[in-house]
Amino acid sequence: MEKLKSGTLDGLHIRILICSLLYKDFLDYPKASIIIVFHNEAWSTLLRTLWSVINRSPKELIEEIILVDDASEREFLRKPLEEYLVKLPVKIKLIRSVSRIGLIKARLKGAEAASGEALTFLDAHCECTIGWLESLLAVIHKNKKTVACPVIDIIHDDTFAYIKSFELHWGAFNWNLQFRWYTLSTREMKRRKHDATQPFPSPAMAGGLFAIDRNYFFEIGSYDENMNVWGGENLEMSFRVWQCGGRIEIAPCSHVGHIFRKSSPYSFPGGITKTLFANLARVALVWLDEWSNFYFKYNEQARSMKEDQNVSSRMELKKRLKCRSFEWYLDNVWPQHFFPKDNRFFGRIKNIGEDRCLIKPERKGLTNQPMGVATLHRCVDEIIEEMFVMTSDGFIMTDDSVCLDAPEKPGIGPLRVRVIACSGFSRQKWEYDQNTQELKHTTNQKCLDIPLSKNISDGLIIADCDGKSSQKWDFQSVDWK
Ligand code: UD2
Ligand code: MN
Repeated sequence: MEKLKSGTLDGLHIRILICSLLYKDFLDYPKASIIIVFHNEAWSTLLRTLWSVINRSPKELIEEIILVDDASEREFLRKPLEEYLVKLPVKIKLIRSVSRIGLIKARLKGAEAASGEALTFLDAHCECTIGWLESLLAVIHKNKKTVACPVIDIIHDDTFAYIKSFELHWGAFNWNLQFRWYTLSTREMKRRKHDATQPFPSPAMAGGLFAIDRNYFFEIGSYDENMNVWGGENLEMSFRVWQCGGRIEIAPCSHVGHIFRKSSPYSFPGGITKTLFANLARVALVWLDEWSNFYFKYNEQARSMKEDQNVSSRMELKKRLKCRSFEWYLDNVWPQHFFPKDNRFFGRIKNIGEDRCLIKPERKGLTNQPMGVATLHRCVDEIIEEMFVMTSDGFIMTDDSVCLDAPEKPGIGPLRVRVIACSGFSRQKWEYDQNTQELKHTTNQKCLDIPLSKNISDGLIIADCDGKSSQKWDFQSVDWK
């Protein structure tokens, strides 16, 4: 491999070569029905998706491509599309929905029409790369109860250029049940150093791009048919699969590009509350147990949709499949999570001297996670930005997986405290002493403090402990159940 690195091959080609060893037995893998649902998709992006599937998948592994048109209005998606499809060198089924049914029901239509042993779902604006399909099917071939997801690269929304994204992320979600990519746990990072081609578990899936054994898809409850138009189905499937005995994995050898659009090219009939938030209310009611109260407490739109939901058939499914609790999921699938729990503090952290509360930074960093210097603001009642969790092993974290972080070694000037992506490293470990009310940085036993300047934008520091009131902190628990 050393020789290759110094030769003319770039990173992409090296990956393709190394990965090809992983799925050399691909002829034994299940054949896939590739299901693509669309509503008013652009011609160029739809064709880019189709041609990349055709050109970059072994033909032995494609049973068929199933296109489900969710009542598009664009003229070129009618006859012109039909005429084009018959010329393609692959078996294609085109299903038309007469009314707009949304992507969840459209995918169900596709799945019902599929005859492949595996189902592979794609959005209609993707580009598959070499090895994408083999790497996904390899996961299913090994364990039928696994949902296999690719690494999702970025197709630029303006230039349509293909941009490779990070491989060191896994999928999860924040307190608002928005899907998010977070940095892999340190344990997974270490494992990757030995073999970066191995699929790794992920707490949640992005939703659009995945492969699943067809029988397993139906056994595990396909989708919630009462979800409308867009959103929430990815978390619903993530919780269901993990809690009911399956797994979600990301296969790093499978890369698929996707256009992340700045705004949606279509309308949400009934508005975002009746679609996305109704769907999320269903997710919470069925899968979150006590944590659904936490979600509804802070999410007004979902709360407003809660009473209208009849989830009895999904609750029956959950019972029939003997699914585990959300607590089990948090403890076992996502131990690094930042949700409240009985064995950790949840609430406000208030400075006694200044009568001000710690707040999550507003600014977003590169990974879309909040980041900035740790600052205080005038305490307000029960706003979510003031809520922090302190775990039993000393991490002070808040929504979107950000942690209170301080330097471990002395430097020039004050030791600034920041709120940045949780890393699991000791520089993010703290100890709270209920008697002295000091919050100490574990490594060097310095105390969280307000700098002498008291200039809020300077943020907090750690300093030698001296018992001043600026170093005293009140941990005020808030009820979340
Ligand atoms: C993400 C997922 C998407 C889906 C969604 C949540 C990725 C890359 N994308 O948002 O697959 O899980 O989260 O629901 O993981 N469509 C219809 N009918 C509709 C609306 C959409 O057929 O009423 C089609 C649409 O043309 C597209 C697919 O469904 O092919 C996904 O929609 P999107 O691309 O707008 O969703 P995206 O990528 O923002
Ligand atoms: Mn999409």
